[in-house]
Amino acid sequence: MNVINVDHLVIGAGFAGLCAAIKLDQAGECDFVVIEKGSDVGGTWRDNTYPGAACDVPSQLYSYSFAPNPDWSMSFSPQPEILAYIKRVADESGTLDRFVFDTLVEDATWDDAAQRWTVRTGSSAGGGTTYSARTVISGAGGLSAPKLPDIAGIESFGGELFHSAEWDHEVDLAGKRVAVIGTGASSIQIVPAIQEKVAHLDVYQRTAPYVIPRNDRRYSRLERLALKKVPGLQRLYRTGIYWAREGYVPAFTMAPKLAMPAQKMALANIRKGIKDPALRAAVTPDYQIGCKRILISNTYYPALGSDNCDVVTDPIAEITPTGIVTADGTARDVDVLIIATGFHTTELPIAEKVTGRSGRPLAAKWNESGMSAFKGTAVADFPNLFFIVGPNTGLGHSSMVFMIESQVSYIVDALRTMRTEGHGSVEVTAAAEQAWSADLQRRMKRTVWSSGGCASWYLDKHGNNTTLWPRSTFAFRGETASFDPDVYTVSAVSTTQDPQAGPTKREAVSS
Ligand code: N01
Repeated sequence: MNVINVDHLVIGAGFAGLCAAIKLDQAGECDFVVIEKGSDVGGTWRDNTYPGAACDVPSQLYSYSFAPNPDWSMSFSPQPEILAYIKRVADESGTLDRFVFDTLVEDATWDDAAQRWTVRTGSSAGGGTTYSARTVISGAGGLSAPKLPDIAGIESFGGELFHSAEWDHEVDLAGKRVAVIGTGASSIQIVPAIQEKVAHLDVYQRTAPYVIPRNDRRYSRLERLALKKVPGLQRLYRTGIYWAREGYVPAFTMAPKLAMPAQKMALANIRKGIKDPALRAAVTPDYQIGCKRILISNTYYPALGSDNCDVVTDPIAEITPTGIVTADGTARDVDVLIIATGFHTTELPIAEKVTGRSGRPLAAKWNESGMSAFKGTAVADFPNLFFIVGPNTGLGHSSMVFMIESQVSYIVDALRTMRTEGHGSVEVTAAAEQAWSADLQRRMKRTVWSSGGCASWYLDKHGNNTTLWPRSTFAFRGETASFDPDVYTVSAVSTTQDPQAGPTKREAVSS
């Protein structure tokens, strides 16, 4: 078997994996590969190409701190611009020579004797490569595996069917009867983008979301010039947005009543966008704002209120070859069925593939006790494995790129420590991981995500919130400011590796 030795193997080439590659390179940890299942960088911003796809976090903040972009056209950027930004940063980083595209990680198994990970990959072109890596850094993301609804008969549907994250651009929606299942962040962007084009649109709503106005605007040429030319201006602007967003944290985490003005704004948005009282009632949420992700749109409610659109609130009973039947017995014909039901968030698919020191898959551990990781990054029994966007690092109010940079900085510091101290492996203690999780779950009790009276993808089957971060993002930055060797079990370097040797050339060995 041909095995390629690398120091570090990064999984995924989205915002997280690319950030890891750049920061590893800058730290002199140059011997790495990035394994990416798609054919380019971009992750979720490469995959989600549905009409209307755009970010609901301001672009000035939803970008790397080390790669500011004065050229954003809008305050909330559309998907093509974000993807172009990620590609540009990747091109300019000088790291793309170590990216391996169209390749899936099949499995990763810890070899305790060698103190290395054995990672088997498969290429979409056929064949595969096995890597032996000192560390594995997962940037596989929480929103990368589309989730299909468990609805009877879905496989029998005879028309066109696709998930929002796998949009089929070959399908022409003009003049078709289209149904959208789901009313989350993706759906509320899709619905107004396609409503005028289709003959008829049925929007199947299980739970009404809160949708507040989208205060988006185009930057003028003068503004863009100023952001480019005036020293410090863009950083100041970004900092202002950052702190304004941090101001929302107490409303989510401690005192949901603070969000009442936002709730009023959302209800006013319904009144403004929809005339029909029955439809207004149907789309009015019955839980506290913030319990689910707060959505932003000026066009969603007007689209729902248009003549060719119906909001269906009766539960779906089954999908037939020709359409959808609801619990009240009504059958509605559908030509194109768009599934906007979200992603596998509380059972990360990558966990199925990773087997730790005791021979147990990570998914088995997390199935039993719920997804958890010390600082969202390290897991007991899984030495030298680091997560970016791991458990409890998601946000309801600010930019994931901030969290990604925090975690990458922690990981790079861990690698620096390993090299300088001569550690072959570092493994967080079970006690530290449990204490971290217990503290998070204690804090969760006070949050609107737990007390707001809704069910959401933030919660796992045990009812625990294993996805969101329940504190300020600067608290997370503080927690991840430096590696904490005191809560890790370390082992000396094995004979098969030399941490003092510095970055090495990739070498192929036979075994
Ligand atoms: O998915 P969702 P999404 N039958 O899980 C419904 C990010 N994002 O793709 O609320 C019927 O939010 C489900 O109903 P309910 C962002 O983090 C970011 O829209 O569970 N309906 C819900 O309405 C976001 O949170 C941007 O009762 C079913 C919908 O499907 C995350 O992606 C843009 C159902 C799923 O909503 C996911 O968003 C877009 C069933 N069996 C997305 N199962 C940005 O702008 C589920 N639903 C950054």
